[in-house]
Amino acid sequence: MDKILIIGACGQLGTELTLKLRDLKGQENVIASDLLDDPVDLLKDGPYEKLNILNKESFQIILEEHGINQVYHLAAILSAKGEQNPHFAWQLNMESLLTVLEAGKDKLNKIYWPSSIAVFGTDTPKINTPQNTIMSPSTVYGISKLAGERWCEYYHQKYGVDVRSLRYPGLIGYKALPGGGTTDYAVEIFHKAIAGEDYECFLSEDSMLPMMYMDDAVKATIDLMEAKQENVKVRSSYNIAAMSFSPVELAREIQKHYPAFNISYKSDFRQEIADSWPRSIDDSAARGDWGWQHSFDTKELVEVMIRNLKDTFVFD
Ligand code: NAD
Ligand code: AKB
Repeated sequence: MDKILIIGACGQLGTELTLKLRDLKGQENVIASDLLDDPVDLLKDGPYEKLNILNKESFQIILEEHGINQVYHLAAILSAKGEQNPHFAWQLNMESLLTVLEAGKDKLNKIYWPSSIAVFGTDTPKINTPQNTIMSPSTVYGISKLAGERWCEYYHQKYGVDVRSLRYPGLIGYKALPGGGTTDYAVEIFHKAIAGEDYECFLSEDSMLPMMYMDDAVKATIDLMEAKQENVKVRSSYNIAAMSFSPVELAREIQKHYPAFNISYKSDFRQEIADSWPRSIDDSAARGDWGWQHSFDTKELVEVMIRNLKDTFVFD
């Protein structure tokens, strides 16, 4: 039976992934963990452990106490926040991955660890970015994800660790707020539009980036983890894609629901990061190897975000 630990469960992805895994595997079999004393409200109904993954001993104790055999390691500092404290971002992102990979040698039968489109850089082809191509990340976050991918492949080849990974694009969902990335604007914009406020975007209007609705990201993650070993041929990390849009295109789609919604543009340091990333992604390896398919395009994303945010969030 799967006994799962999710590290960084109270974040944007972790909240939704934990809920879905608890649905599928049974509430008691999915232990959420994060830095917080108590879990976020949405995760209060299932088991929770306070865990700083930099504390190796606490991690080992939790593995033993719960008989954990699978870990989803989501804790990381993302692209924008990472630039505020590059050394700490490197320490957290790298040390924590190595701790989890080491446990994969004898205690875990499967590990999930997310990478990102941030592994690509200015020298990378920007349109339909291939699975294997020039990688020249310019953020500490991207450097740590690229190094992490190499470590995952290394542990798989050297020690047979069954570690699986996806290079997510920007993730957009309504259940949790994003945690300090360059694509965060694509969540913030919905909150402003629904509250009847204008939005000042920190990227320029034509900054096209790959994006994905959270339900698709969660489905991709679970599909990859459930795929047969022999179908998981990429052991660094798989490209996955759903849609690409720029801020002006997203705003136009939102204006179909909120015609009075206004957006203005004032680029900050995150512009340079966005400019270094792909505009669209070739994910044919994931589609071919284990049958990845997305369900949400931009129009459907906007509809589902507005419908659900209107119901969930209380605006002042
Ligand atoms: P997030 O910032 O929303 O959540 C990260 C969680 O990790 C937070 O709840 C935080 O409290 C926790 N955390 C931080 N330091 C920790 C520590 N020392 N010990 C334990 N927990 C700690 O991030 P997210 O958006 O949910 O991203 C999850 C993963 O997915 C990350 O690895 C990220 O790089 C990757 N990813 C996310 C996106 C995206 O758009 N959200 C895109 C690509 C990749
Ligand atoms: C970020 O913007 O840092 C993340 C990512 C694409 O990895 N959303």
